[in-house]
Amino acid sequence: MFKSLLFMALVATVSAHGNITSPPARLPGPAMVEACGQAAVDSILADGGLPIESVVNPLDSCNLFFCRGALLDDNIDIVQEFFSGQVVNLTSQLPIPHEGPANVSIVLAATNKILGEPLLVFDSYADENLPELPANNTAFSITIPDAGSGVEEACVEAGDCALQWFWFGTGAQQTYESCIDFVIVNTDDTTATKRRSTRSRM
Ligand SMILES: *[C@@H]1O[C@H](CO)[C@@H](O)[C@H](O)[C@H]1NC(C)=O
Ligand SMILES: *[C@@H]1O[C@H](CO)[C@@H](O)[C@H](O)[C@H]1NC(C)=O
Ligand SMILES: *[C@@H]1O[C@H](CO)[C@@H](O)[C@H](O)[C@H]1NC(C)=O
Ligand SMILES: *[C@@H]1O[C@H](CO)[C@@H](O)[C@H](O)[C@H]1NC(C)=O
Ligand SMILES: [Cu+2]
Repeated sequence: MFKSLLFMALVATVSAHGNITSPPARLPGPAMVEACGQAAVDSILADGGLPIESVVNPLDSCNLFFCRGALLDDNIDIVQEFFSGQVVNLTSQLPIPHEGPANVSIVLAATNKILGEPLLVFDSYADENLPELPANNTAFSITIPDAGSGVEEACVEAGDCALQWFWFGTGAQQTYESCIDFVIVNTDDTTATKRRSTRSRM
């Protein structure tokens, strides 16, 4: 009994590999249960850093290679507002590093294609052979592309685009994804909103 509890605790610890901790990233919910199945969602709830390859029995309607199957409908209240040129700080946790490439990109949901170029690229990320992971593996930033990039036209409504962190552990052959939902707001609108709310407070 004790032995099996200990074993389960070890398995649970050992299986958490990594994900984005800030800004808030997409989590599973009822919409994902419908698309991916309860078993798939349960496996992710049991291990928030589960690699795509280890998700249990995903249904055919589950798109694991975009946001690990997580859906906007379950995350409407954490959609972020960014503006062109904004520097966005991100943090991740990497309880079990596996060396490999990683990137952060704006992905167009309709096509699962990257808008322009990745915003940040690590040729070598989460290298478990280093005495310590570089600080930039768990705290990094990206800059939302400027107006000419098309981001303002492409990422208008929640769900159009996701800021996706993508990491592939080469040796382990494991893929990790976390997605931040966002819309692009015009800085003029932001200023106007601020002005309005300031005025209404007075
Ligand atoms: C990240 O993983 C932790 C557990 O390891 C989990 O509590 C958290 O919900 C996960 N977050 C995301 C965005 O997947
Ligand atoms: C982002 O991180 C940088 C470097 O750590 C810091 O100087 C800056 O204040 C952070 N920005 C925000 C909005 O937290
Ligand atoms: C982002 O990283 C993943 C994992 O290495 C890779 O499959 C994908 O091609 C990369 N995307 C770009 C545009 O480099
Ligand atoms: C992360 O930090 C390491 C060590 O300081 C550096 O060699 C590497 O270029 C940095 N990578 C990125 C993508 O900033
Ligand atoms: Cu692993």
